[in-house]
Amino acid sequence: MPIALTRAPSTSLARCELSFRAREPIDVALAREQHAAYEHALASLGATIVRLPAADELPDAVFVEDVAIVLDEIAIVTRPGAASRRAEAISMTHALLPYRDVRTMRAPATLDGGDVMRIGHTLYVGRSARSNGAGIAALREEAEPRGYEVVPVPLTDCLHLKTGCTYAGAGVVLANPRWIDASALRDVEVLHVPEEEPWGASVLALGRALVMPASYPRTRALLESRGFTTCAVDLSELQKAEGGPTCLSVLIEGEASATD
Ligand code: CIR
Repeated sequence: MPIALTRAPSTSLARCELSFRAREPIDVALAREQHAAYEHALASLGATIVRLPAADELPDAVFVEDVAIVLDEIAIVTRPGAASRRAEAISMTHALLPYRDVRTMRAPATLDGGDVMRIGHTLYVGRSARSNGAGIAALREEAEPRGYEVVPVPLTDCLHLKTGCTYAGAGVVLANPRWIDASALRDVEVLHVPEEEPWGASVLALGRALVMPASYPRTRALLESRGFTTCAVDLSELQKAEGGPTCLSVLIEGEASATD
């Protein structure tokens, strides 16, 4: 089972980047409780949690997914699209070194890990405001020689590709078709989220279950009706910062924990 890299919410979380949601007060203490419950859910599904050091001066540092792409062979530390997030890369590089050879993206490339959805050896990459052509090219340069195909996906009105679609497993992509051009996805069934829950398409497949926000009961019922097991966690404070279940961890497959 995988290692899950995480980082506790920063004291400065309320100063997070926001693109599509209006700023609301964030209860950081509650965010930390919810984050701990999320870690607990991942651990109960078999992941070994490895926490990165706190980074209280970096508001969005809890959203570790955006700073790394972990492949079977290497890890790529990204250059996040938001300038305020670039310093997150330093501690991520140190955290990944025990597990993978680490490559680092350089300017002018920008890419957020939230824009990369892996299905087998296909890496779908969102062309978002955060991930530019040079970032996608840099990913391609590292990934294609190792047998991965990089497929750009147009998106609109959402932050990242995985805001609008995620791979649930068993050949099913859960998607909001109003945000994602799902015609770019190949050889999968696209399951649409209920219209009332446009943000519901972001779920994290781990072991036997899909970790998802408790705030999307219709999406949850849809997934359960399709035979998926779900594990709902309350992420209200992190959702106010435009975070979801995928962005709170970096999964490193095929690693035994130091205590195994
Ligand atoms: C940001 O705008 O960068 C953060 N406030 C939210 C990042 C969420 N990341 C993700 O969904 N992969």
